[in-house]
Amino acid sequence: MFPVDLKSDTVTKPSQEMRRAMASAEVGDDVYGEDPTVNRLQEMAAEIMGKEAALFLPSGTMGNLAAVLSHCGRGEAAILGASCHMQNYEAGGMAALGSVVPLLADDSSGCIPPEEVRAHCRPSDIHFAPARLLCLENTHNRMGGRAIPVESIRASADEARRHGLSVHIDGARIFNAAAAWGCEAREFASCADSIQFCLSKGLGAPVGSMLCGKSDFIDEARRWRKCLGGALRQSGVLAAAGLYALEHNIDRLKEDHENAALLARLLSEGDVLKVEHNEKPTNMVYCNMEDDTGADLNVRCAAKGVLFNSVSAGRFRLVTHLDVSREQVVRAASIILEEAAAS
Ligand code: TLP
Repeated sequence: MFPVDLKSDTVTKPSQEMRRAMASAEVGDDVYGEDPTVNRLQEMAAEIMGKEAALFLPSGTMGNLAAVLSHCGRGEAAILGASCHMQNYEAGGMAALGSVVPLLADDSSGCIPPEEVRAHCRPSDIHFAPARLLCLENTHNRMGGRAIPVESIRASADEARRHGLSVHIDGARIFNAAAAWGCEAREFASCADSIQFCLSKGLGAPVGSMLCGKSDFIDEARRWRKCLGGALRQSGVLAAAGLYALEHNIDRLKEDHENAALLARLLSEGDVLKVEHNEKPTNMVYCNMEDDTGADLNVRCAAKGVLFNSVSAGRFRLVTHLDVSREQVVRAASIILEEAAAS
């Protein structure tokens, strides 16, 4: 039962069946393109996303960075949501390694509305870093794990295209977005030139992300992956976990959403915590302690075996995933409420 780890869906551990698939994976040297399991995973990812090709990378951060470096050159700009993961949690990679300028746009709705896209596409002028890329995120992590509808993504992407920009989706949790809207992940992907999705979050693999797009774009991204040190050798042992995840762990994501909805309901019953409302919730619950005395709530709950992160003073994020059961959620909620009331 304890600990109940709600820090992130990245904490999932490979199941016995997944480990068996890893142990028996056929492998080769992927730098030569000779790992059959990696090749199979890449084909499957491309097929799922409706794209020509896909590339297996060690992390979502590297997938997003390889995408930006492939879309933009030195001194060019990418339009990003001010709250997005690429801007806030990826160590400034695009600026540090690509000299790509982030142009921050309002993404408080979870998407960057077309008018915001338009406002950042400035006319050609020697004073301006030319915008080459629009980056969107779905589900949007900092905006409550909210699932953004295809229509919003398409409207923003179409606006970007009208200005000659390419479009990249950080779809770390795109299957959560698809589960929430009851649609296929490829519907989101069809709006964009490239999409990155993670195997190592709710899908339960220990490592790995996929970047999908046109063949020539993926060739360019493969070169950047090498440059970034992400070209691995017998990575079929890791790709096997990814294949297992895609085959077995997509359909069950809705259970995580149900558990998160239950957690949100239980936590809001206490009246001490303010649970953030979210139009299309997925596997995250964000809540706030209005009173400063509650700022260490996560530290006190950790001492009782319930783990979650503080994202800013008094704001907490709890994430459900395949290693957390309904019973654990109920138990965790009662401990959190007890501690919150004692603040
Ligand atoms: N997110 C992690 C932390 O870095 C915050 C988490 O626990 O949620 N895009 C999005 C939307 C993400 O949430 C993450 C990871 C990434 C990209 C990066 O993936 P990794 O961790 O594989 O580099």
